[in-house]
Amino acid sequence: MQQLRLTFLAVLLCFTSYALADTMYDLSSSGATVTINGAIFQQGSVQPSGTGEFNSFLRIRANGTEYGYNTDEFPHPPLDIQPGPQWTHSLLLSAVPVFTFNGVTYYQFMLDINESQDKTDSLLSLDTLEFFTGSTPSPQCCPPGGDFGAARWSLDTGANNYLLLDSSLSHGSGSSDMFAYIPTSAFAGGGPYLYLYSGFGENNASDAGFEEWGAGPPNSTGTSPVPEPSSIILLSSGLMTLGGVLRRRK
Ligand SMILES: [Ca+2]
Ligand SMILES: [Ca+2]
Ligand SMILES: [Ca+2]
Repeated sequence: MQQLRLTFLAVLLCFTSYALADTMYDLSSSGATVTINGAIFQQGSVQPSGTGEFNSFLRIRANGTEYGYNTDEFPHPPLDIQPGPQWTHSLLLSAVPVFTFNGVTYYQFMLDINESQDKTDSLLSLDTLEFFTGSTPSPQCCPPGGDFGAARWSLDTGANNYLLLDSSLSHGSGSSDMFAYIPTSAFAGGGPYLYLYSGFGENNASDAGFEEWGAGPPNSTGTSPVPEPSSIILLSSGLMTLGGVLRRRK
């Protein structure tokens, strides 16, 4: 009976730890692409991620874990948000570039992580990513309370997910590390302001410099400065190959 109890306890423990484990999506190799809840995430760089190309709207900085959202609330923004209107500010949904892949439109965001370049510390987890819309440029802290209603899109819908990023794949500060494509359909009827709330470091600690979110220049709307997500390219090249085979067979 004792043995049976222990076995039951072991099974229960296994199940509990499995149920609680965060699901990791690996972007720690060059060009890696994953799809989560209809959004596409791709490892990749634009350089320089300076003014014009990157259009920073949220800068977060802390060691270990760090959290923040874009706002005009200065000079003392909450959480780990770095004040400075050139880095962190409100963002109009209408100012975010839109890209179309396979007939689906997405808002494009870029992320620049600044981690130590040695292989141990260059990793960073993006654990929380939520998008909200609202009418104020300075929403009061913090999701899921304050001025934040239901998220328009969340990384953690359906499961506790996180993205694993590697800063050593890019050239450090000044070049971006990841593209995020969020379906525009998630924002239907929302606005005019877009709030991005993100948290890092729960599964791989943050260190070194700030984490920075940017949106491409508004005039880039409709044109792609980056390669399409590789999975889509693979899919379409696979379809083209299939088409070629079918044509040759005729
Ligand atoms: Ca960092
Ligand atoms: Ca790190
Ligand atoms: Ca998560």
